[in-house]
Amino acid sequence: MYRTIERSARIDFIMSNKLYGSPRSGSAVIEAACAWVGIQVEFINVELSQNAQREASYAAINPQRKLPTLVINGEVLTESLAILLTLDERYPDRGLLPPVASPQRAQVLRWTTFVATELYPLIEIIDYPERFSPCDEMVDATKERALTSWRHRWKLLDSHLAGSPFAWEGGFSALDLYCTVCSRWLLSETFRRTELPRVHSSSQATQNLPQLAKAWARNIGNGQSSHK
Ligand SMILES: N[C@@H](CCC(=O)N[C@@H](CS)C(=O)NCC(=O)O)C(=O)O
Repeated sequence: MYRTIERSARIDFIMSNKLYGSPRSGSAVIEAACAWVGIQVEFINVELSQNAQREASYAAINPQRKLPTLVINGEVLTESLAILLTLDERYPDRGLLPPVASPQRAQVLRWTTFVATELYPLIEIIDYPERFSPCDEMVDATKERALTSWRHRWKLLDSHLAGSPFAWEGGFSALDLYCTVCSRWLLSETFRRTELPRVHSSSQATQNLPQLAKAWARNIGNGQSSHK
């Protein structure tokens, strides 16, 4: 009897899907992507504002101590871009990205990668400038430099998007998820509307997708941005 209970608990662990995240952080991209492809996940709150991602119990799951981490049937996935690509590979008919080898896919990958590798990393410098500043006196300047790049790179991205209404002409893609979640960090509504009209359009259209309503209820709205 004891063995049976133990075994069923183990099976439950293996079979359950968990998303380790914090509301309005990068985990929102993955929560929405899971909803889009039809994977049910249990959301485990690792509260960024309390530095819960630094705890040893979380490091045992994601040694980088960052969010998000997606655990699917016991398989640990980290790095938001890699998770999006993996989901697209496994659910190709859901259209998270345009079809393999199409010119549209190349462009969507180009700008999705830009968000993941040129924009997203600036958030760590802005949130934790002391990790990068050579001395205490330069902490504020380090943060300010990263903030300037943050605004500049969003404008560069915006100028290459369609915004009709989604980021790319063909319709919704994973790029819209990054635009919707990450453009809310540190940028005011006015800045987004006036300086980033295509990102804003993508975000508005993506927020209205009924398949994503539950994911957005946790991650968009009156709550504070996870990055200020
Ligand atoms: N390259 C990672 C970046 C993840 C990341 O920076 N996550 C932030 C939250 S949005 C985080 O966990 N920050 C906590 C920290 O740096 O201590 C990804 O794309 O998943």
